[in-house]
Amino acid sequence: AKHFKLLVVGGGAGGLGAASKFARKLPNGSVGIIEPRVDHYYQPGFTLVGGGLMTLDANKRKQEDLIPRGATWIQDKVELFNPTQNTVKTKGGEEITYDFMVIAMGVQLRYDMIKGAKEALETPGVCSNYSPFYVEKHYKEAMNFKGGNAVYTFPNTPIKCAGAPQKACYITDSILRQRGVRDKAHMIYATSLKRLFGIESYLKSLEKVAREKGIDVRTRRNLIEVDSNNRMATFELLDEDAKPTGGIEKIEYSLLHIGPPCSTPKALRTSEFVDKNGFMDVDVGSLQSKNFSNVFGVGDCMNTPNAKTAAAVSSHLKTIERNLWQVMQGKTPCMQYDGYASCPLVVSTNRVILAEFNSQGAMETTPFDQSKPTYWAYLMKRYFMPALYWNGLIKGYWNGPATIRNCSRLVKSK
Ligand code: FAD
Ligand code: UQ1
Repeated sequence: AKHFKLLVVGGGAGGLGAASKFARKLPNGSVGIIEPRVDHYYQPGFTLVGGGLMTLDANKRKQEDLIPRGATWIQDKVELFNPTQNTVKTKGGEEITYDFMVIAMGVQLRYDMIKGAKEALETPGVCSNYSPFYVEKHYKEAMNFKGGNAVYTFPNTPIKCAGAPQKACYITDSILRQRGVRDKAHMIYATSLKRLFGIESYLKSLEKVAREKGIDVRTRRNLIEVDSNNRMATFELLDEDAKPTGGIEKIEYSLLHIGPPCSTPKALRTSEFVDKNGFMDVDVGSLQSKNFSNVFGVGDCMNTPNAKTAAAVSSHLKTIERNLWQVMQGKTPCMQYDGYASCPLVVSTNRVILAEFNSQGAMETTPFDQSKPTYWAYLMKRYFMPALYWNGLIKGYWNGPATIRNCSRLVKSK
């Protein structure tokens, strides 16, 4: 059986970042990464691909080219965790043992949780920026749109980059205006949530954006069925606690953009690492598994209350770099994750609200008011963030903007 001092499960944003950091600290061959995929995508770029502002290809790299030097890639997936024995079993039937483990399996897109959605995604009019298979279709649909309802949905589960369904809607509004067909469209944003966004200062700006664009925002609606033969989307109505009221709403669509329900991958969901909602149960500060002290989490698969974003991963990495290292030395972890996340809200083809926050409120990096849509924030999203991801985050060099934020605070006038 293979053995690694540190086994990293998942080679996405968090897994690569964690493996990079520890491959530099530990002797050659100490770090193993289990990741089944051949292609690695920069997912934050999908919003731009769906808006025709970037190609899908520009957001793709070969996974093998991203594996850090000194680390071993096992191209397979974990099927079973056995944490009391410090082993995992892969789909390929291998048993791999470890001293320490980082779980960075992200979330899975669960189109299967919406009746008819998988089939509908293969039919005209239905698309989704979340998947590399259906993201380019979104731009095609926006360019071919002739009239009727354009419907954008947000699921009744946790979802990565919770702003992304809105971004898709706003960019399409811009495209339809540029094409001179906006007056033929009824644009609907149907969300399971009570409001557009959870953070007060950005909520106001987004409500203004939606109002000015004439988007019909419908809250507490969860997409449960797509009937592609009749081009009909069925929603269940939700109450205050996001439970179904029994009420139903049907909306006919010309264009339907699905924000998919998300869950953790099955191997994690059915393991001893998760809470009752199926997310990895970690200490919100140290990011250490509550049940197994030699295991840490990074990224979207955890049950921490932050927004699930690559930006949050940067701060997770900073935290586990310290904490996992301390645990490796037989000490107790002392660093606390600050809850940071960021979601650059693309509100048109050239404006972005650079939202940065934790569950308490805004945590902005620059001395400027980031709740206003600006062109410079768009340039950051389009050109700076991809470079920061490829050269900084997944290489384990980018620890998030906390230091820059502290400098900005010095020059900020109240
Ligand atoms: P991922 O990067 O998704 O990686 C998880 C990896 O685990 C995958 O490669 C998967 O193959 C692997 N895996 C799964 N199951 C197994 C298994 N059983 N065994 C082994 N490996 C497994 N973030 C931002 O910061 N800003 C944005 O603007 C932004 N926009 C987004 C827009 C869209 C449309 C989407 C989809 C995401 C966006 N994000 C954004 C979110 C960002 O992409 C994620 O938060 C980030 O990738 C999380 O990293 P992760 O490592 O937790 O998960
Ligand atoms: C970020 O760190 C990050 O990860 C690399 C993103 O994902 C692509 C982001 O979208 C953002 C906004 C950040 C935060 C960084 C700065 C400089 C504000």
